[in-house]
Amino acid sequence: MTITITAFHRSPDGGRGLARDTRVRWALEEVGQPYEVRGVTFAALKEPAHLALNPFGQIPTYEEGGLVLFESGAIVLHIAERHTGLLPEESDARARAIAWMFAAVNSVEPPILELETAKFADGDKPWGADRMPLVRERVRTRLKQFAAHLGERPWLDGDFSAGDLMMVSVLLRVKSSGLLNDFPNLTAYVARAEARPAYKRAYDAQHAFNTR
Ligand code: GTB
Repeated sequence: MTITITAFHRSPDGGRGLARDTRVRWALEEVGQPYEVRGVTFAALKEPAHLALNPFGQIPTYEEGGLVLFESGAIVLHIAERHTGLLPEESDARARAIAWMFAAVNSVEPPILELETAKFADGDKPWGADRMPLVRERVRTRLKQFAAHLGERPWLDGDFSAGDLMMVSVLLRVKSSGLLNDFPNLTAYVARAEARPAYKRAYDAQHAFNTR
């Protein structure tokens, strides 16, 4: 069955891979599933046809036969559950990998999103400059906690899993802020993931799509 995902018709990041379709492309590449991409303009995101796929009018969405999904974490989990390669077979290890996926989107991504909002949406407000150090500190706290846990292991829990895929996808959003530089093990973790052939294929595909 054909898999179709949605992505920005043209991402504001110009193809740097920061929009959330990249993590879905990456998961599909890891498990070797071909997919098609439908670009959606910002205006079309809020029109009925797209709202029928995602009530919040956002990308990415995922269509496969009659199945429609939104939320990048749920989409990656679905891909990981349907195909081998992204979740361990053993049930406890599988549960831990899924817990890391939730940790990525629920515990690490929120302060990173707050930093992006502080920078891009609120940066010109009178209180924008005062707020920035506080928000950066919140991100740093999470990174410090995560770095302490990861230590020198290559991946979170044995082999590379959907937990790593989601965590690295989130950490990539903070790379340009310089905050990762204080944590050499996190920098190495992200670089290890970026070196995966599946990540490279996903990155290249979204880059080509956004610079076509
Ligand atoms: N929780 C949802 C998920 O995980 O799927 C969040 C989805 C989401 O935020 N989608 C964004 C979107 O559709 C794109 S990824 N925004 C349009 C809208 O809300 O109207 C966020 C994003 C956008 C742009 C960049 N960038 O250019 O650097 C990076 C990340």
